[in-house]
Amino acid sequence: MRRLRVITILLLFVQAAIAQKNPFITHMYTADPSAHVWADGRLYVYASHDIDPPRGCDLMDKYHVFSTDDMIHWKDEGQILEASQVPWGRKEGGFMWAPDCAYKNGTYYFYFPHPSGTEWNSTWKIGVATSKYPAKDFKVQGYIKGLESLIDPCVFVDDDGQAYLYYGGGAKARGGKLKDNMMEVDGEMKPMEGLVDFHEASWVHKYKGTYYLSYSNNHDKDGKYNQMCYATSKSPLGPWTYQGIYMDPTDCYTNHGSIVEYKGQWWAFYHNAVLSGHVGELRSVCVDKLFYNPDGTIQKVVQTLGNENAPKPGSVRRK
Ligand code: FUB
Repeated sequence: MRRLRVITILLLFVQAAIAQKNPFITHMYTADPSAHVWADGRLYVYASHDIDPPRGCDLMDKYHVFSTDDMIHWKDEGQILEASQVPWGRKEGGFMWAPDCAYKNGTYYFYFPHPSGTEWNSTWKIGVATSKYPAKDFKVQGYIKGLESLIDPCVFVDDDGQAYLYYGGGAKARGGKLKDNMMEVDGEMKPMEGLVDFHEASWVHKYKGTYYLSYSNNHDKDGKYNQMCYATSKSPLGPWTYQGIYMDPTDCYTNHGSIVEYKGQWWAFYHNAVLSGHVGELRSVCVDKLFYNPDGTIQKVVQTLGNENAPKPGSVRRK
């Protein structure tokens, strides 16, 4: 009997030691996780990178990709792009904000917001880099023409192969079709109607035939900031029906999430600042399980920790 109890306790220890823990990346500061499952069966996270010491979000200069096949062990696939590789980018660099990646016909398309001028806030462009691989060899092809100066691209490819681009910030959320080349808008980008208190961080996924547009709002109360909200529609471009908040604020000024199914479980990716304690700009990517109610609404995601006492990442500076 005693032996059984010891074995059970040992097993619980082992289970806790190999469990998924947050933040799940601790060797560098990362934010804005966009998660995708590609044909090789791995889950890839495309994240932006906060630089220590921070200066607002303006020193953010590099993108890394992380991958896993069990949601516990993560591989840093390395840096895929930095501002100096963007021919049309602002000469001072920095400002490589929340990205996304999509796959179509054998090519991976990496979408990233980056300004083209010193006046960064009025010169945002949505850049596109392509590769035959999910986490290396990306080459900048240009930017999507005819867009407003806004941030946070998300590209959703529907079951019929049609791709949609969403982006926005500061109360403007836009969406529209992409042409087959994935680098040009097909028709007009239009306002996404029905969202409540939109701030930024658009993300679209589909569950049981319904489209879900999730985003961060402008919540700012009692030292707590962005909540993650969502709206649903029977059409990928709305109009949307606001459904509420699926994640309470973290300890961070911003939040930015993605929602994806992997190996039969739905997951919500986001970021917090528990590693740095710097609630503004030194963020770390996290993930927790997401559950739907039978009516398709999303249950509030329970944020977990486990790696909050990991050593703080060392300073990584721009070249
Ligand atoms: O990381 C820079 C910006 O902060 C992102 O583009 C926003 O979504 C917010 O997370």
